[in-house]
Amino acid sequence: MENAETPKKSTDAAVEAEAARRSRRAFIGWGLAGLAGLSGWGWLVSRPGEGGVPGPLRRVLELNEKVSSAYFRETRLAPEFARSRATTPRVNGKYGLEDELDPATWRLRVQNADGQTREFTLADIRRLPKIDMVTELKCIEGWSVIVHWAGARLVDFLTQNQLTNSAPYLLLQTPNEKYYVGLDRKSALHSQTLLCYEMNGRPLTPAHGAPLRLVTPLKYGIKHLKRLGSIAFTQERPKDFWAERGYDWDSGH
Ligand SMILES: Nc1nc2c(c(=O)[nH]1)N[C@H]1C(S)=C(S)[C@@H](COP(=O)(O)O)O[C@H]1N2
Ligand SMILES: [Mo]
Repeated sequence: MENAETPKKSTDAAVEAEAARRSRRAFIGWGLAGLAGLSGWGWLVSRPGEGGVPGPLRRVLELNEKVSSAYFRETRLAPEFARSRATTPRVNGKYGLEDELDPATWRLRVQNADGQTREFTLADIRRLPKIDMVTELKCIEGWSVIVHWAGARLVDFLTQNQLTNSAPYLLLQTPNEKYYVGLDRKSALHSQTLLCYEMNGRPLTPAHGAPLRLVTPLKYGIKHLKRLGSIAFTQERPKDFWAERGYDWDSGH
């Protein structure tokens, strides 16, 4: 995304994302129509429910949730490729990379659910089990590149530092907080969601997100935040740079 003012929403990828969103909505719509047809809306809304949602309606919502969590279940993996197919992607998107960064003073700051902040060095991240992963980086603009990434699993980082909690969302930001990405808990804890410090066998360059970036290959490039500065757990769905500019908050594919 070189240009924030004119996001290219008409690419195949964006159209596909929109189509998927519409068919999910249509599914919810038909489910409700079916219930209303069988039993009548009056009966439907008069049934006792939990959390303000009438019982039968709640069942439809639960069914939809099951369908989507089956689709996004933990075992769903992005395809991996031979290392020989890896190439270097173009530098795409420089939000949050405006100022110089001193790798020696860089820290990853993690704000836990209780509001406490802890700091980690790159050495702390490098001590975790190193994962190599050759996956496709897909940009919503309509191009993709196979990249050999290496780094630590976000789930390993969190569990080994006793940072896990039940918060449903995470907010990741650059040190200057000018680029930010929201992730749902399941995506954050996915086995292919990595804190990467290497691209194609070499340390990350500043333009590709040194010293540490997120890689999460079930989602579009917009979620692959470069120059990670902080992680916070949130109860509410957090802000997201490109969602604020009209893209799908989840941006999965
Ligand atoms: N900090 C930051 N991270 C970012 C962006 C950005 O503008 N700023 N752009 C995203 C987008 S749209 C893409 S496609 C990928 C591209 O990663 P690359 O520059 O390493 O190819 O980075 C993502 N991460
Ligand atoms: Mo992108």
